[in-house]
Amino acid sequence: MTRLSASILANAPAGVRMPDYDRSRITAGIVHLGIGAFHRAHMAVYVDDLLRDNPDWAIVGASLRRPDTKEALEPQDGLYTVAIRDAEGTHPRVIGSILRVLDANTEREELLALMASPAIRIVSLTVTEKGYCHDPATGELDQRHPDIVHDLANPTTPKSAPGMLVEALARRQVAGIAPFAVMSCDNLPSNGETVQRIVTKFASLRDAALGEFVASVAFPGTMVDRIVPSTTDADRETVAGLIGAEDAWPIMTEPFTQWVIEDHFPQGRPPFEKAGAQLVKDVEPFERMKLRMLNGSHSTMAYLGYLAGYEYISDVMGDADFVRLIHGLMTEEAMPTLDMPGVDLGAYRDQLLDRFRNPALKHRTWQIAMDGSQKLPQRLLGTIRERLKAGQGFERLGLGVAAWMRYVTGIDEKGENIDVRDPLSMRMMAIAADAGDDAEALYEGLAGLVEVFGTDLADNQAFGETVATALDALFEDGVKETVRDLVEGDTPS
Ligand code: CS2
Repeated sequence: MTRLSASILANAPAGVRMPDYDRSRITAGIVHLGIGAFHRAHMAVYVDDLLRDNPDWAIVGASLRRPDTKEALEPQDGLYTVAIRDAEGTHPRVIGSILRVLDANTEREELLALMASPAIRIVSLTVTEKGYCHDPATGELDQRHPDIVHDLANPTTPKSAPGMLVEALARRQVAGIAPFAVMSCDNLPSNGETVQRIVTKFASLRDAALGEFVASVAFPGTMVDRIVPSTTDADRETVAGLIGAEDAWPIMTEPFTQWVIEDHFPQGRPPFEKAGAQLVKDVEPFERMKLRMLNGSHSTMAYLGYLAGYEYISDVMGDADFVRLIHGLMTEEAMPTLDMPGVDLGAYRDQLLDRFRNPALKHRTWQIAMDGSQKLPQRLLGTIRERLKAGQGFERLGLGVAAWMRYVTGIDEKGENIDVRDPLSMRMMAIAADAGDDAEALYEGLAGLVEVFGTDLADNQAFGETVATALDALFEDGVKETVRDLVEGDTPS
């Protein structure tokens, strides 16, 4: 079968949407760091919608860690398929907004030179939570992070996202070129402000004047939302059948997509609103809503679901007790912490439950379970802090935290190993090994991770009681029974 590439664009099978612009006329206005599946299912699609009328806003992607996206897309002239899945089927669309992909490890100089050039007015990022090299509990730069230590010692050949951004901005400053806007599209709380604080700190450690310059750069905040499971070989086959060509890395996703953007782009921006994005003055309430409702539910389902033997989120949604738990988590515990005038939170919740149910979306609990130490603070712990302050209960959120603690021991209910992927996994497993089967000791050890829990939660009695009790129940009664006991008495949803 022929490989997807520019030469087949003209003979696409009927029903496959292709770029509606001349790709030879588009030029780069955006550099995107972290060109993974999420970016390709989300921002690159919005840009694809706009290129016909705004041809100077195409994207050059860069991978900071692995060259696999470059290897997949290069023979395809940057083209790839986004396949939208729902109960009715799989709907393919070929995206052309990515001009090329650079590997930051082997093409660093070319990438930095491009980022420093005047045509680039936005540098966007999806480098995941851990890619910002920060302390997740405080949102501050982790100055002991090995990549940060490296980049401060070798500022012109950086490895980390903060190091790359600052080196490119420094070059622009020297050349008298106005800075690009830095747009984080990661699930961090107040991602614009948080990333600005991290990057500015890094710059000021390089040089105080550079720190001041970076402090004046625009870091628009965003709320991004689209569920994107990892692509499997079966997905590759399905897509090949639909587009009549082989695509080494198609992206599978859901119909839903949302993007709320703080409108702060001094060097201009594409008219993202024409592609369906919401441009607002303050994104923070939207981010908080999404992190606490969607991602908080996701992480809770991931740990409990994995331990209960559910491979996919849609399997978790097939268990009525789990559905009641998640419905209750959102309604009783998360929604009261959100102040969203003009948004129907109940409708938002119901839509989320429908999205989680999507049977065509094979979203692994194991995939979401990754990097929990970086995710828990903004997904569950912030909500818990507010509940504590208001003197309110948080049993369901507490069970989510306990399930994470149970999961990171690395051993499941049948005694099998769990492949725990997390930057803190070694420390967590050592804590688990010390604790043995003592749930209280496990709780104490893990709650002592200050980069996750800060110092306030570990010392809080109500937090300790709720989470340690839930953890004990998970060990004593198993996951399914613990969930059943908790939801007993709730109204079925
Ligand atoms: C998920 C998110 O993997 C995860 O941690 O919770 O990637 C989630 O699917 C997206 O944020 C949805 O927008």
